Amino acid sequence: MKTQKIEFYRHPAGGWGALKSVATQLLGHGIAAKGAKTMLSANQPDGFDCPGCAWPDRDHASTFEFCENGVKAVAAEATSRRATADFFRKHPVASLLQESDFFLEDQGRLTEPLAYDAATDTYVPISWDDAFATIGRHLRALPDPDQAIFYTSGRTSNEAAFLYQLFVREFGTNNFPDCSNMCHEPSGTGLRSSIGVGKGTVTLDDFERADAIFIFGQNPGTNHPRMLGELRDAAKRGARIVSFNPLRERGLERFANPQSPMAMLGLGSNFISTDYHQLRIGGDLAAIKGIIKHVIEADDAAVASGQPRVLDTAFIAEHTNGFDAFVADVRAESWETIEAEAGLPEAQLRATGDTYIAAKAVIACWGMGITQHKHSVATIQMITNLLLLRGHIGRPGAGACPVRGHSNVQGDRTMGIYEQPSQAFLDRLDAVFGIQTPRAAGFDTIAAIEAMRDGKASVFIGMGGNFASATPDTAVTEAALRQCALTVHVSTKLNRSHLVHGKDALILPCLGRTEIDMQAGGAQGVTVEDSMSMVHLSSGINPPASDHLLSEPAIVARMAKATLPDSRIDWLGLIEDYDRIRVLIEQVFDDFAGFNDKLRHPGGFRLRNTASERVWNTPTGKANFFAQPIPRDLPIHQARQQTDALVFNLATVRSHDQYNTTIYGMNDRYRGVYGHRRVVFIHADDIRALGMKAGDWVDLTSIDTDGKTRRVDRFLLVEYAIPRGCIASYYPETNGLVPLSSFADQARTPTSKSIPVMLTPHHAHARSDSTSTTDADTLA
Ligand SMILES: Nc1nc2c(c(=O)[nH]1)N[C@H]1C(S)=C(S)[C@@H](COP(=O)(O)OP(=O)(O)OC[C@H]3O[C@@H](n4cnc5c(=O)[nH]c(N)nc54)[C@H](O)[C@@H]3O)O[C@H]1N2
Ligand SMILES: Nc1nc2c(c(=O)[nH]1)N[C@H]1C(S)=C(S)[C@@H](COP(=O)(O)OP(=O)(O)OC[C@H]3O[C@@H](n4cnc5c(=O)[nH]c(N)nc54)[C@H](O)[C@@H]3O)O[C@H]1N2
Ligand SMILES: [Mo]
Repeated sequence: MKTQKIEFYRHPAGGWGALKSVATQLLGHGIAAKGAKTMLSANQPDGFDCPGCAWPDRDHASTFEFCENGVKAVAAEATSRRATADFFRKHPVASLLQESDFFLEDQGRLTEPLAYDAATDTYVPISWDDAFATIGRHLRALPDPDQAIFYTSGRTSNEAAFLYQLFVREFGTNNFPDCSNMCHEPSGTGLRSSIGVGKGTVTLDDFERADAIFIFGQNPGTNHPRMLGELRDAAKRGARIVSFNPLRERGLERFANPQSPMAMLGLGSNFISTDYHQLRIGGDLAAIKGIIKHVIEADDAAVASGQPRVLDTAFIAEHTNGFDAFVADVRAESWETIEAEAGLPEAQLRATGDTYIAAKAVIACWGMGITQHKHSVATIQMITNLLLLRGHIGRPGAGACPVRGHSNVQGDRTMGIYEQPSQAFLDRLDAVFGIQTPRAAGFDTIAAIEAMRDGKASVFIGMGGNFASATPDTAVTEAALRQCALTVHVSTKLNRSHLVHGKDALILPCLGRTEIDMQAGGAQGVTVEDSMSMVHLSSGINPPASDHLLSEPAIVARMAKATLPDSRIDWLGLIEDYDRIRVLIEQVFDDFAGFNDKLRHPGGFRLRNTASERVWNTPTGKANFFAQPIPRDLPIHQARQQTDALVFNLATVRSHDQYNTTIYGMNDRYRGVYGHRRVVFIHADDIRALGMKAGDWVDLTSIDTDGKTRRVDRFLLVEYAIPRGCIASYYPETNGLVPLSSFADQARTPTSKSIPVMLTPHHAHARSDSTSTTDADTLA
């Protein structure tokens, strides 16, 4: 049994802890020898793109950038462990359902296509031909193509994603729920409305020139460790790093670069954040509005005293719309409301307003702490308002930086994985391919679950990911998936979604990024787009985990061939040489003109970003200011009105040892948690107010307006630096608490960061949460 303890982490993020963890990862996966070579190929021009996260690399050609969690992601894929047919024969689905997510992941790489056999309740081998024939038969039998759902997770390459959307649209539906729906969808929606492009506007060079970097709701020490290098360099130059996070996150405080001998001797750990605002969960909009109020008042004072203006009035006049109404709304806002909802004092926000005013170039970064709320789109518009006040978009060192998650989630959207495609894009597909694409919008993630639940969709195909665990309302989602006639998962590893299956079910094992993709035309590379719109090549270097694996593009092409026998697209020919797929991509997207040639440049190329050129593709032709009230009727407010009991606002977050639903280990080093996953981070005074003590076990019940009870059981109270009334716990164990009906306005992202809950002493009642088996508190 591994150690279980809660112990404050005193060291900087990175440093020896990171190195030790990496060594353990490599040895643990039995790849110590080939491991070094594999790691050195990550993010190199002739190597593969790290499947860890979407943070870009300097020129994509710099010396090996050390990243502990990138190593974990690579090691997880390059592991020598195998989940073979023999394993599945010995483990019926019913017994696998009792195992933890850690156990499932730990079985290693899938080795051959499998089909569910109801007689034995096991997955048994099936030939690829039969697997594709099964898919074709089910899809063709549907009375309406809209009864099929095609999910995408964000590791899928541009080439695979392009073929996938083409196949599905030729088949006849826009049902493309994707992980983005649960992730940065509000960033796309908010930025498009404000500045006319749904992506970030900055590049890494801007990080070298910024003098203030604001970070909202993001934990880079764990989720984007390579970002810490940029932040450290910026901090060293004297840039102000201003963090907004309810939790004290070590990576935002101090960082020692594992590559620096000085730092490793303890001499050079760097302080990252110059200002750290521990605001209330969901309080960002209020906090930013307070900062803006201060900036406007400072501008008033400048005007009154004949000083130079604080606002960039020339930029506002030439480039923006809606300024007057926006300013009037800010002026009318009371500090009382701002302080109450942000949970921060006026003076603190005014001081940060001064930091903002003093900076010549400001970057605003954000992550899931911003997007997974009911009011996320409004909050992102408020972040953009802040940037626009002093013209911090479209000039060096400044801009918007939503930090994307999966390594190609941005590219998948660029390729058309989107349930609401534009008519112009569909026209183009029709013209290039001579097909008739469907015009109605498709299902997003929530609509897809509802459709399966209500019997309106009966085939689910997942291109990567772990739909059953990543989505909200676990019990509802699982029941919905079980109603399907067919569920198909294209995967590298076993996960819970394979076990929550339809009447027929297939697991199709695919190559990972690290592996050589050999086709008739030789070894193939694929392309990905990072969080800063850089597109570059990724080529695997390891032999495939098994001889029976197919690449994702090959799987898509053969699904298409089996489903659309009359298609005029040469599906199988495209697979021989991926250059042919890229030629089609450039015919559909003007930004990809000369795609294959451009890729020959090490580091690839950047896609055009109109906002960064101050060209505004909005209906007004300008960047838009949006007046936004501070919301006071959110689910948390409503819940607190419903009951006199203590109601907490729960944010579900990632531990240091997980990749989304993939659990690598049981520790969360920087937060001082070892050997546990079922924990609740909570303020000491709140523990007392509950009449409990740290180390007690509690059950969490969410308070929802739909009258249903959602509960997850047996979580350990961990005292933590977090505001009162706010708590945090890990995803996916807590997903069952999020009602399907609770999502972001306009963007429909589940509200995974603001769930009203009550805490009660743990009772050993029958568990109601269907994820309860994922909770093994210790490793066997
Ligand atoms: N190692 C590793 N890397 C990853 C992932 C992984 O699971 N593991 N996942 C990838 C993916 S898909 C994504 S989207 C990203 C996710 O990366 P992050 O956006 O960092 O994701 P979270 O862990 O959900 O953490 C969000 C942070 O927001 C804070 N927070 C919670 N509520 C609020 C709030 O109301 N306001 C503010 N200001 N802060 C809040 C939390 O305390 C936490 O520090 O990382 C990617 N990279
Ligand atoms: N409560 C709560 N819920 C959340 C979140 C949260 O913060 N809180 N975060 C949300 C976010 S930001 C996201 S992005 C989603 C993530 O949702 P998903 O993207 O659906 O989930 P992952 O856990 O990233 O998927 C892991 C699986 O992908 C497969 N896989 C790995 N590599 C490859 C590959 O190269 N090819 C293929 N085909 N398969 C591969 C493996 O089988 C692995 O089990 O979850 C969302 N859900
Ligand atoms: Mo994500």
